[in-house]
Amino acid sequence: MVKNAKANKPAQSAAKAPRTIAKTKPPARQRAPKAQVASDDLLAYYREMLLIRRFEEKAGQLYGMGLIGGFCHLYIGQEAVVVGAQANAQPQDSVITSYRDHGHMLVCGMDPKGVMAELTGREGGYSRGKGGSMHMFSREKKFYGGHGIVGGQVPMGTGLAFAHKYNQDGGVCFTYFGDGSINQGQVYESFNMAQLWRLPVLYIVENNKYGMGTSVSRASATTALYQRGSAHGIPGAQVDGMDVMSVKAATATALDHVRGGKGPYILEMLTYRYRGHSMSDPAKYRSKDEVSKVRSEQDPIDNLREVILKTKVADENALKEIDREIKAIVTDAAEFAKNSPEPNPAELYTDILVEA
Ligand SMILES: Cc1ncc(C[n+]2csc(CCOP(=O)(O)OP(=O)(O)O)c2C)c(N)n1
Ligand SMILES: [Mg+2]
Repeated sequence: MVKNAKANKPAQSAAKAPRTIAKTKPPARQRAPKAQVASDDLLAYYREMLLIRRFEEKAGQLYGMGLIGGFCHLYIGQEAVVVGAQANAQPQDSVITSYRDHGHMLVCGMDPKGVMAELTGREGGYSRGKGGSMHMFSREKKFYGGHGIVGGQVPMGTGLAFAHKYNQDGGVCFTYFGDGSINQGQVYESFNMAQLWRLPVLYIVENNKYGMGTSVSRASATTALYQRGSAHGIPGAQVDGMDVMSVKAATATALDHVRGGKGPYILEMLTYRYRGHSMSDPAKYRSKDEVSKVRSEQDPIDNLREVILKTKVADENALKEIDREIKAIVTDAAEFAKNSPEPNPAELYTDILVEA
């Protein structure tokens, strides 16, 4: 369900919300229909969200053990966004996102072993160990990264959408970005071109309340981010990004617009990251209480689990079996990542531009 901007303030930021939001009249905001989701789909979402959660927990452990170096940004807490949105994806669609990208890769169908081995910098990784957490791609799965430059993927996603239109392949580019990029000029240049040329791009703003240690309300003059396309006539909606079924339904509505040739659409997913910005974040900009309140009241996996049990889609034992399966997949991925060899030094000279 897409809630209105006033009612949908997540618990952790309600008190901080500037008055200007309430006064701002939302433009052409669209309501998603109440989610009707098949039982099998609910279990599939549960499985995918759990895979991301367990994968990220394992990545955190391997980082702590010194097996993963460099940057590593975990997606824990935000799982419902990518799972609910990609539930509407078709094989011809493409995906591009920021450096907080492990969940997106897994949902796109990339092999957990290859993703984990890239994190550990090994030959079996998607970039043969040279890219690490922020630089992984799979043309086969139409996953175009993994980008460390904040907002850099927005013009690239718009370009991918241009290619979909030019090639008439029927695809939409799912372009994910954080609240931290929303005030950048390149984002608005992209919005303008996308609307001008009616490009098939779905902009998904993952508003997890912070860009590193800066809260949205400290960085943005207006915080209803789904309205940011209004100057260009791009419709938007604000969605409870902690509820996979709301995300699924709102994305379906947005895609009706985009696939119908009407141009881009902006979805602002209200979500939350439980871990620090990256593994080296002391998290002094928010209280432990704030995090534990969201965890206990809004956790996307716990909430879906409750729905599944309440509606008798599956019982405790069936869910335990899924938990076991996921744990085994992640353990195998970690073993693969630890045992895959270091890249051959000759790799230093492949896939790079050399000036003549
Ligand atoms: C152009 C640019 N400026 C600054 C940085 C440093 N930086 C890395 S992540 C980040 C915060 C981005 O926050 P957000 O877009 O909300 O994404 P989140 O980390 O919350 O997923 C910043 C400022 C960068 N990588 N690129
Ligand atoms: Mg953010």
